Amino acid sequence: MHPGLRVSTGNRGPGAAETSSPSPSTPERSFNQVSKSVAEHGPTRFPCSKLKLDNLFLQWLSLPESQKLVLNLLEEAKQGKHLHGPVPAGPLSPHSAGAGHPPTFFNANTPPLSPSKVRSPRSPASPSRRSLSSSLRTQITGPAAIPQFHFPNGKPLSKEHTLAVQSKLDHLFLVYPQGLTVPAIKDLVKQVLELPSVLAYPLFSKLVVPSASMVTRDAVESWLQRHKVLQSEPVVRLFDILRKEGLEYVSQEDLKSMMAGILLSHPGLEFLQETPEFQDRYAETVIYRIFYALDRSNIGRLTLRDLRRGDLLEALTMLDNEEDVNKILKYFSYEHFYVIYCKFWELDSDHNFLISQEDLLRYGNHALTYRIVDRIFSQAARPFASQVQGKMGYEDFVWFILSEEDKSNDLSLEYWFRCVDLDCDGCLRSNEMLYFYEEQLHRMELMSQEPVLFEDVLCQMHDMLQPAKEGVFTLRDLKRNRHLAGTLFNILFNLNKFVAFETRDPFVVRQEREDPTLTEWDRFARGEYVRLAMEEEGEEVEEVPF
Ligand SMILES: [Ca+2]
Ligand SMILES: [Ca+2]
Repeated sequence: MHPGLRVSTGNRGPGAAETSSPSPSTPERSFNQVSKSVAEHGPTRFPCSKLKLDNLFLQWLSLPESQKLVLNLLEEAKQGKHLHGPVPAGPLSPHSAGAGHPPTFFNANTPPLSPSKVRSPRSPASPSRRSLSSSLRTQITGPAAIPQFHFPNGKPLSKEHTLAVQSKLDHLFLVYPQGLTVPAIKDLVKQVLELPSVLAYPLFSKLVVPSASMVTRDAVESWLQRHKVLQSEPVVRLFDILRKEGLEYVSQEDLKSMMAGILLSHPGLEFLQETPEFQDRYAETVIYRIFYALDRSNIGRLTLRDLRRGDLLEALTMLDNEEDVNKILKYFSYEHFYVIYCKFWELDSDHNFLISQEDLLRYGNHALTYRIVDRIFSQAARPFASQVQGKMGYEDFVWFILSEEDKSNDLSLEYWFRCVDLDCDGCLRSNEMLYFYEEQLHRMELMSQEPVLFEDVLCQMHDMLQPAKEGVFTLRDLKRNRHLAGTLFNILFNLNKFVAFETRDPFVVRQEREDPTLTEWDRFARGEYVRLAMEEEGEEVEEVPF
């Protein structure tokens, strides 16, 4: 029993007279004073005593019998029954011997069900108390008092919506009584699910029974009900269509039937139908690009959260409405694929679809240093998917080129940060930066260029990026200035881009002003496509015999 509580009962018993004038410093005395003042001024005046009372109350309330008692009383109160006080209370009950008050539950001195606490959801009560309060509140007011706003299984459909969907399905199966083929599923996807029609292909694969050629109404209705598809938002529907049944993520494999559908149906890709090999390469590239942008945890899986944060649904919607696939810069541009693939092909001189360290050194007209290429091949930025010792595969190259040609996005900053952070302590320190810069200095000397001192470079970077701690760059510092941060990496390991930055190529500046909505990658891909296309045409012209 708490020593103070014993005195507060007011029923002091035979020994009470002996302590009628206790020293003010005794616990009994101080508690008495506090109790009196609390009664007069309310508990807020004495936060310590309030805390103590709260603790005692919580202790009492945590007893199973106390909880049962409170719930029973509330039930009785709801039924309008007369309330009886708690029967001979437990040792910690503040009512154990009421000071002349009738022992009713809603006594003014009773701390637990303070109306303000019950009413205020923001009361800083402990979780156990809050959850109990909320369950009590539900019992007092009844569930109808708070309208339901969270629907873990999707918001129920209105009657009108249900009827409209039913009527669309009736109409669809009236037109296709045997079942739905892909073109018919496109109607389902567009009209009922309100999603881009290219999703008809993965949906067909998902719903069709093996060896059947059509999807039955039963299969459609059972899928709609099982996943509550119509109640969910469009991105959840997209996720449900793409993922395998029972799995909570979308894999690269899962995007293949969507890509097959796009290649079959998009007018901007018709010309590829004669070269199935390039169809495969295009599909592969788009999938890698989607994962590069969306798979933020870099685990080869897209969760619903990744899809929500990303823009795949918007890009697919554009595919439905835009005949020129090259205008869809996000993932689907054929020209972007062309540039990536040609760059890979140029480096892969023996065409075994693998790139060696020496091959990568030739990238961008020998732009990169040995040291950074070495770090890439030590898989510091990202483990290679190639599965061949010391060789970079096509997927690895896609990651590399997207990061190399656009150093202004979070993903590429992370990629290069991991390469330069030699000791993996989350900070780029001057010794690490100098390790990479030394090679740049050496190359400048070889090219008879006036070398830029490391100290000057570091100063310039400080001014530009203003790191929180002097002499140390964290990923956070870089992301705070993501449009300038790429320059730091170019200075450290890409000589051509460093020189371009130093001389501030007016052509690049003009390009940037022309269309500020384009990313660095978009500008690079556009320029390279024009260059590669001219080269190709030039070769054809050369082949014409005069
Ligand atoms: Ca090769
Ligand atoms: Ca470091």
